[in-house]
Amino acid sequence: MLQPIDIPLEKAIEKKPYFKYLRIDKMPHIWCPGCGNGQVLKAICIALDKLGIDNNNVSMVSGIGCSSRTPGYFDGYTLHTTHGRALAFATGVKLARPELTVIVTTGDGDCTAIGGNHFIHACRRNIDITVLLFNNWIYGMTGGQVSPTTPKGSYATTTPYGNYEPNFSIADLAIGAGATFVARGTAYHVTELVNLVEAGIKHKGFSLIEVLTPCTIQYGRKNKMGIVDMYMWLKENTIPLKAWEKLPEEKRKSKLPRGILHHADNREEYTHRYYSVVEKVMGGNK
Ligand SMILES: Cc1ncc(C[n+]2csc(CCOP(=O)(O)OP(=O)(O)O)c2C)c(N)n1
Ligand code: SF4
Repeated sequence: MLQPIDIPLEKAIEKKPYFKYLRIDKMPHIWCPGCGNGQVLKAICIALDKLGIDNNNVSMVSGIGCSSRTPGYFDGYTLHTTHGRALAFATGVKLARPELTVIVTTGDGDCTAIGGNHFIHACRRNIDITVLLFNNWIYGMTGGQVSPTTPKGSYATTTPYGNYEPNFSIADLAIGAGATFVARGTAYHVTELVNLVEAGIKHKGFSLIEVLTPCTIQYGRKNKMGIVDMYMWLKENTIPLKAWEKLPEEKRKSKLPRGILHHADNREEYTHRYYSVVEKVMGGNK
């Protein structure tokens, strides 16, 4: 049977410093073989280590879903909340403790279906939270139902004849709703993802990082894609933004750009604005 870890934690951290952000005693994790979720967690931990942010200064918040299990493995202040409500809880955490780095880990169903309303308003407010939105195109945890990002024509348990609804672009939705940092990465391009997480955390406003990550079991099985097929899809169908911009219009449609898609520094952050109002109203006494 797999053991959580068979070398002392200090030794493991010496070899891989990002291990200090992991609850090693909770390993092995529950994710299926080939699932991209672990890669995303790893990218978050490496980015925090590169930024030199201490565990005690991070709060990771999630809703419900396979991707929302991520805080269970993260050694910081963590909240595993109700389905679709991660951003509402995270907003409360950030307002109460603005000095914390608040990270939300959420799924496409959690964030853009049941949690869609919270999502657009968090974008609109420009609150300083970094969202890692694990987009695996399906509801993984509950058996593979269709989600708002399931590609048209793909199979899910609730679309046995192929999805006949158009899916939307999370990045476009976030930009339209007012997010000031919007990026896209994948669980295949982990080094790039680390850079995106770093940039998202550094940005003082609402940061949305959409991460395309394979659900090898629910999506893969229903769409006859094996683990390797799913990672190869990410490799071949996503390209760096600069290369994507050079493509002729008709070719752009079949590829997705990776990188920082939108970055605006011209809007005040929400907690800053909130505390300015409190100070004004209270005459300087919080
Ligand atoms: C109010 C409520 N409705 C429905 C559920 C059941 N439920 C739990 S997770 C989930 C979908 C998760 O999908 P997604 O957010 O895409 O995450 P994934 O598992 O794919 O990472 C649903 C419908 C619930 N827990 N609570
Ligand atoms: S069901 Fe899908 S998303 Fe959930 S752990 Fe398995 S592969 Fe990952």
